[in-house]
Amino acid sequence: MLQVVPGSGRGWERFQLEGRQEGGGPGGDLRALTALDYENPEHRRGFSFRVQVSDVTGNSWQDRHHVDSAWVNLTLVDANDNPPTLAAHHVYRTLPEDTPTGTRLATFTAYDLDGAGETNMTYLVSAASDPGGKFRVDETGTVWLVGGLDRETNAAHTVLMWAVDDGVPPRTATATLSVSNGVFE
Ligand SMILES: [Ca+2]
Ligand SMILES: [Ca+2]
Repeated sequence: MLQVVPGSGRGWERFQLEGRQEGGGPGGDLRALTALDYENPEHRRGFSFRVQVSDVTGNSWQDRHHVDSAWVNLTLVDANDNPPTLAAHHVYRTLPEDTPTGTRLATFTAYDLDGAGETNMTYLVSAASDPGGKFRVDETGTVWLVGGLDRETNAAHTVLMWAVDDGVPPRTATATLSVSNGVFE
């Protein structure tokens, strides 16, 4: 018989040791009873507990001649299972066409639960949505006007922006900035 030793260490109650099915060979299988989540600070600390095996059935865990034990130390590895979360998804700005370059237009700062909240985010403006190169996003997710607006050539701009996390593979969140040189219709 097999058991996770009750009270033996951090997280012991989350695991169960099961004997193999017939023909499965000697030993047992350690099974998690609940989902494990790196984003849970308690789980992130890892688990450390003892397991025991006995070659006789019955209440004989104290019998040194029939019981052996081992420590199990488990460390979770972070997976990129969360997409970035943006502070805003769609911002509308109405600007006079003489708005100077260098004007701050919007901030789309993203947060990510992965990496214990220490994700390095990359922000990008879709070149296809900004053919004139009038908008730039910096490393904080703030979008700046870097080109002059001209109502006669283009009265409105719909700029697509991405926040990309540093996971493998990366995950992305999308935001839109709508800029009008007049009034939104
Ligand atoms: Ca992520
Ligand atoms: Ca994660």
